Amino acid sequence: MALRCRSRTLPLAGPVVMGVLNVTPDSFSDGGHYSDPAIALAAARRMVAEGTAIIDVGGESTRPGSVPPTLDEELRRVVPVVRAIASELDVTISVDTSRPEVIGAVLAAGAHLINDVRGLLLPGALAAAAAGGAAVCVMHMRGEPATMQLAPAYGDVVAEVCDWLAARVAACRAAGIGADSIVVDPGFGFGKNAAHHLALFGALERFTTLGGPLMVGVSRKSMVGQLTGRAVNERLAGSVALAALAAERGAMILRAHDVAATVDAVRVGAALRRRGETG
Ligand code: 9MG
Repeated sequence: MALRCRSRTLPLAGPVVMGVLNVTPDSFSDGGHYSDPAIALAAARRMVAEGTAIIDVGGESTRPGSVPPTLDEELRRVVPVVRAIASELDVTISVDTSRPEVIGAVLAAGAHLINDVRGLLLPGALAAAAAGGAAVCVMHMRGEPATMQLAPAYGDVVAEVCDWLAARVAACRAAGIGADSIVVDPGFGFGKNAAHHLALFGALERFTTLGGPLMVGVSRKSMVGQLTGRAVNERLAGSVALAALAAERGAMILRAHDVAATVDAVRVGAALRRRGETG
């Protein structure tokens, strides 16, 4: 399996890590110290040396309770960082954004993949990604970051998330995005409670049948806190344990803050999956 990302082909013979590079002043767990492009580039170099296959640059904090930056602010945060990484590093560049204007600008600056927590639902987002030939990750979110964790409710969370992702894959295909350029993600932490997280994690194999590689992002998230009782800065062990399990259950892209540890965890999960497949 491979993911076609504009000029690049990302081999997915086994699962890979997507390193998180938040360039926000209030980011979820890294304090936003990557808002200077030179510092962000140094962090990107480190992640590549540690084995990341993708770097995910994000200019909008999507942690629970957050509100989006202005368009100008988001552009100011992400475009120089994407340009700097593209000019120096041989790595697939993803940008975590929902806005069509940002999609166009980061593709012009050298990004390859658009990772949208809103599933490319903003008017013009799908068309902008398709026009630029980008690979896309469509992630499921119920609600908006400002309010999504207040009282998330589902009848059957697995079926609802699965059906929603299948519909978004169909919309991507109808917009002209190739089947080999679409990634799906059930969106851990985005409008889900502890029971929803467990149900989705238990059903990861179902999400591998939607036609695109499965991405999972649990690094440092509330799910790890719910399972371990740990504060956000104490969630490394829980995060890598879940990454290994997700890889063993068929996830092909693991989004993570701690690249080196997650690369090892994913190798463990992938080896166990291969062993299970061959008996
Ligand atoms: C931007 N972002 C934060 N968490 C994420 C997750 O779990 N998946 C994806 N695709 N993006 C995420």
